[in-house]
Amino acid sequence: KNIKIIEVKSEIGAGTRGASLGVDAIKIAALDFMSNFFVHFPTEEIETENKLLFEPIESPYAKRIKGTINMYERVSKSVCDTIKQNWFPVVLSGDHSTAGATIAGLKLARPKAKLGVIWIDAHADLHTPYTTPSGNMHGMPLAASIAEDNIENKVHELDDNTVKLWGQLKNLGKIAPKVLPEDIVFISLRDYEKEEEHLIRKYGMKVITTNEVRRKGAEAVARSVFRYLHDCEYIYVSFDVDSLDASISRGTGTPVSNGLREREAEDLISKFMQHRKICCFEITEVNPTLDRENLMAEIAFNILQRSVNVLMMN
Ligand code: DIR
Ligand code: MN
Ligand code: MN
Ligand code: MN
Repeated sequence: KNIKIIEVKSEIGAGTRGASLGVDAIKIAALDFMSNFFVHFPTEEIETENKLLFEPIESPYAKRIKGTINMYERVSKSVCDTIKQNWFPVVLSGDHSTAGATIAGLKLARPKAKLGVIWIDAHADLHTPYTTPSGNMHGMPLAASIAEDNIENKVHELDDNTVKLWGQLKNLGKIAPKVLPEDIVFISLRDYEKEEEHLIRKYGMKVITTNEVRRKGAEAVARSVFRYLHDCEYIYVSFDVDSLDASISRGTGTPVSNGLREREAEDLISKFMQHRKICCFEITEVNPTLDRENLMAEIAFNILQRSVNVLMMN
């Protein structure tokens, strides 16, 4: 596969500042390891909306959603063009809201094909503006992708403008839903709210716990994931580094205990990358301002490097 790197140094979807520095921290990790990894690949940097961080919030239950829509348009176009030009997009992003745009771009590139998603994350990212506990858009990319409102579990009343903007986000590229809930697999999910749990149960979404990964091993887990997603024609892997255990993930906005070890994540992701249906890989939520030394970015770089090596052999 021919790899192209798409850098999205956006952090408007996160509640903690600093994730926009994650991409550069990963590059610093490469330099510290004396690796020339980044020399080998064409790279596109997407313009961000981070200037909005200095402005007052308009929608408290969908913070900076206008900027998120603009970012989604740019990222989805870049991902779509990359696929159409027969490149394999590796997206390095700041906060995880970007993944909704990546999914939109993949769907736009192949509108008729069934898309599967492997979501490696402590969180479900299935909130909507109606249910969000924080208003942060990085808790919503999967809900946007499956075009979910979750009105049954509504917690907040929204103003008309927020409703309109959320509608625009869900319908970005004029395809909704972009992925079906049954075509999503969660890995290492362990920190979610009851409104998200309701959706997971309602749709019978597939969840593989940290313990299952540990017990069964990377190969068996990968096999069961691809068996589960057998009718999907192409599959995207989204790697939120907070899927890793809190003991090694100080350098991310929301570390959670009982997560994956570095080696477990690396082995599992490289197994995923061997599969012919894998069409895109994203690494997100590295926040070096919260770290001591540059550990989180170094781990992310190691996983990136091994994954890309596997992709290039396939
Ligand atoms: C929480 C935290 N569920 C929220 N989400 C995070 O604010 O929606 N996702 N950190 O990665
Ligand atoms: Mn996430
Ligand atoms: Mn997360
Ligand atoms: Mn959540």
